[in-house]
Amino acid sequence: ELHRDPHRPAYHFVPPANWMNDPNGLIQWRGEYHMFYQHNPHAPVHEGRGGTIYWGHAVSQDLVHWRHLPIALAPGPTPADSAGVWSGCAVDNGGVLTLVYTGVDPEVQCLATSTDGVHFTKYSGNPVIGARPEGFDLWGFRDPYVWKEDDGWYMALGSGIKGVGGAVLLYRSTNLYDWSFLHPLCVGKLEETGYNWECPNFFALDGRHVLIVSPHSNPIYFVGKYERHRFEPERWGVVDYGPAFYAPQVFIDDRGRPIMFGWLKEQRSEAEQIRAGWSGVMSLPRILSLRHDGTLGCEPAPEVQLLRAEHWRFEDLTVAQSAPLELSGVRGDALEILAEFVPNRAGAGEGAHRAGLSVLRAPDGSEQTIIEYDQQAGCLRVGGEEAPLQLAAGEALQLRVFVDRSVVEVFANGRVCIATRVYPQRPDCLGVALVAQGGQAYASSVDVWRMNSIWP
Ligand code: DQQ
Repeated sequence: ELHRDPHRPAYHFVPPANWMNDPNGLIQWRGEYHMFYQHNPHAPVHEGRGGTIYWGHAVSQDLVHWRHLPIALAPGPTPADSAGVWSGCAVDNGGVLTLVYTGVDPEVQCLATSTDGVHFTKYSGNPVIGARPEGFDLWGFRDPYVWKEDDGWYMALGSGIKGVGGAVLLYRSTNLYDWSFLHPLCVGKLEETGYNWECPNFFALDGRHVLIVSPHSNPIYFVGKYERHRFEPERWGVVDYGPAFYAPQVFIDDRGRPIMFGWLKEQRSEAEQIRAGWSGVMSLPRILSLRHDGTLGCEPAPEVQLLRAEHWRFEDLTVAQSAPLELSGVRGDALEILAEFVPNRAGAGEGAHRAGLSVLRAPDGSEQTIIEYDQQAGCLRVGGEEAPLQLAAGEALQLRVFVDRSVVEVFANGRVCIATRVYPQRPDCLGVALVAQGGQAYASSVDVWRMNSIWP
């Protein structure tokens, strides 16, 4: 059934069936990448229908091909996590793979360990953090993110201070089991960055520190200085402007790369998700960097290129205004597209104000998803979603687009990401075209690859 579903992705990770949300416990351990995820194995909904949240588990050698492993954590039987095992992280504690997660209900922090990377034993003394710190009136108290410094383990915990704004709480431990609260690592402004922050991530990047949180809307990042366990944010921005991307988790691999996965939420009704029998997709792995202007850069991990199959290349294409230029011979709902548009080519007449791609396109254009740069508005649009994007004078527009059945992940000029979900209704929504409005557009090159499935 699930395999005949035309909306189920071919090369993005999905669980065997039913519900998935946040990536959890990302770690490279004994030479393999481990991915855990929030999972309801009994129904394609977060909770209810006889199920609550477990930790699903998969491993990979290359970040793109995954092998499902047995469920790593189930709720209960002890009271600390009897209503669900919520988001958290994984660390290597002297060879022991240790999961640090939130048990509900109420929200408390728990541990589980494994020596084989497959079977996990919950700590009998759970929770390791049961009570909230005194002196704060808090919203959430969840999603531990743990790292090691010279003088011990540190934990960032997602929260929000009532009437003040989203917050990350900082804890310290020498052994992962006994924790003491230090102080808030970062507190946001209610009007700017929301009332409560979920799924914090905190890591060093190119001489700075980066904090990423999910404020019940598009995930945001702060870049700043971290000294004596105090974080001073210098700027903040949006990690992904799409409606689908949420609760990303970042881990550092053995090459020092900050690798991020995020949950790509469904954008269709719960009834449709139940009918489909599955819900939730994992994003492609993304590599973060710090750009010269101090903002966060984001590109798909190079390993994604392992999935490239049949290749088409087009050069020097001129796209007339309001006359989509079909890429002849290109058909597919699992594609990577790399397109470079050169702005206002000298001698080519008036340049287009809007230029881009139409994907998952029916032959008559009656169904399509448009990805376009709007020069006048200074933004990138994917379907109905918008991200600010200012191209410098003479800077080409570089679109890297991943189409995978119901997933569209767009990376523009290494600095703007928009992930969304679309559900084409016609079976022939397989075309790709270049589009231009307000003048003609010029693409110096367009490469398209059909992408292989990640499953055997
Ligand atoms: N999802 C988890 C929580 C987290 C939220 C529950 C973010 O731990 O705060 O499934 O999507």
